[in-house]
Amino acid sequence: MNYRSTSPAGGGLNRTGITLRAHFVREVRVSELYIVAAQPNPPGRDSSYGRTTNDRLNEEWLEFRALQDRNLIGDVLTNLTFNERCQRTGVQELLRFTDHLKSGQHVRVHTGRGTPGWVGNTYHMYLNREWFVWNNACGDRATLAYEARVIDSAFYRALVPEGQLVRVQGTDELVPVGRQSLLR
Ligand SMILES: [Ca+2]
Repeated sequence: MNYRSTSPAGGGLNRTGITLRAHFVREVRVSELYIVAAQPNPPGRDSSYGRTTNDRLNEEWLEFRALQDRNLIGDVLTNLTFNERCQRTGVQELLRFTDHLKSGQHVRVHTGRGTPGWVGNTYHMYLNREWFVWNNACGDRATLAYEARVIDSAFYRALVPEGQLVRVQGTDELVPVGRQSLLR
């Protein structure tokens, strides 16, 4: 259960007025950045007696791809926050980027601590969190935005199964691997 997100004081993009519904599939137009995959619920037990490990936290991640060259300075990654009844309580800023991507390169954002760096075509980044951020019980929505403009946004449904999710083409939904072709 990952609903205990560690929100920093303030809570990110609330003030900008961005509002995003969590659970309605939408048609999307492809923009400069595209969320391709996520693993909000790593395989296996996430925690034991309220403790987890940094390796475990880093098995939780979200990945996006640059569809054209893009300076990411000023771009932010956000997700949603919920209370224990899965009512939305806000939007939290997870990461503010400072890098530049070339078309076709990927960024994988891990939840735990680590040293940023390239592995092949993917730049690995770290939120340096002490707890999971992507919600298992309620579902969640990842948004990449620049100031008030949404660059891309993708959600997954409540009670997300373990393992990797991939984007359903033409929509804003992330679904378990192997199911994306059944939904279109
Ligand atoms: Ca798990």
